[in-house]
Amino acid sequence: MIVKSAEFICSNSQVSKLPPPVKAEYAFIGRSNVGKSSLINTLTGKKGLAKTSQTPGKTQLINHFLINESWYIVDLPGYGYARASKTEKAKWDKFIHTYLDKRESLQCVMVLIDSRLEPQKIDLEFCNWLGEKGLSFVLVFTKADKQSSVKTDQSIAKFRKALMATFEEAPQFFITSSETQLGREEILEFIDVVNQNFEVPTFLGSPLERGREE
Ligand SMILES: Nc1nc2c(ncn2[C@@H]2O[C@H](COP(=O)(O)OP(=O)(O)OP(=O)(O)O)[C@@H](O)[C@H]2O)c(=O)[nH]1
Ligand SMILES: [Mg+2]
Repeated sequence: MIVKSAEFICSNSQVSKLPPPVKAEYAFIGRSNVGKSSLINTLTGKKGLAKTSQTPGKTQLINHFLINESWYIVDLPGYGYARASKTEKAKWDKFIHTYLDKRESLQCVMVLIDSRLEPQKIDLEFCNWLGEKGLSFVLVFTKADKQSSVKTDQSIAKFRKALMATFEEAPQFFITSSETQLGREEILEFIDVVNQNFEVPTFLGSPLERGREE
């Protein structure tokens, strides 16, 4: 897929205020600092589109970006930010879980995992939660430029093995780097295929709903 246009649409702290769910949507999620916003910029080819930072906890809201005027990329706040208070973490959980569970147009959750780390409990738990909810997801291993491909492969194998404790089939995965653009084409291709099967939920696709968005 060629990305011809990518524009920021809105930031939300309330699930009730999101754009009407009439376009295919892909949520990028993972631990704080894993590289979600950077990957979104790489995929869209727009450097400053999603705000990135070396300090974890940069993305705080649900951010919608419209691609090729037809589908959305959603940048979400990272989970597992060590310095967040218990109350903040609980608030995050509720907010994001409500979004993921209720968003009718969500086609796939892109779960970002740092390719350099041993399987993290918080990532496995999150995948298990997605599995329990029956939400479709893929794994996106990030920052592959920071180590050898042998190390990346080992770490992916470990993560997939850990997931097999709860899943019958390991989910599809991508290896990426926002520095070298590794994995960019594959992810866009994957999204393109899913987009082709997207149908606007009929009860939502009234001209009124669509009109509200445009
Ligand atoms: N070398 C390298 N660095 C990366 C890559 N992706 C992200 N980074 C760096 O990692 C840091 C965090 O990146 P972000 O994209 O802001 O991470 P995030 O997951 O959006 O973080 P939060 O919004 O805080 O949850 C930044 O300093 C990026 O430059 C990558 O593929 N390779
Ligand atoms: Mg971010």
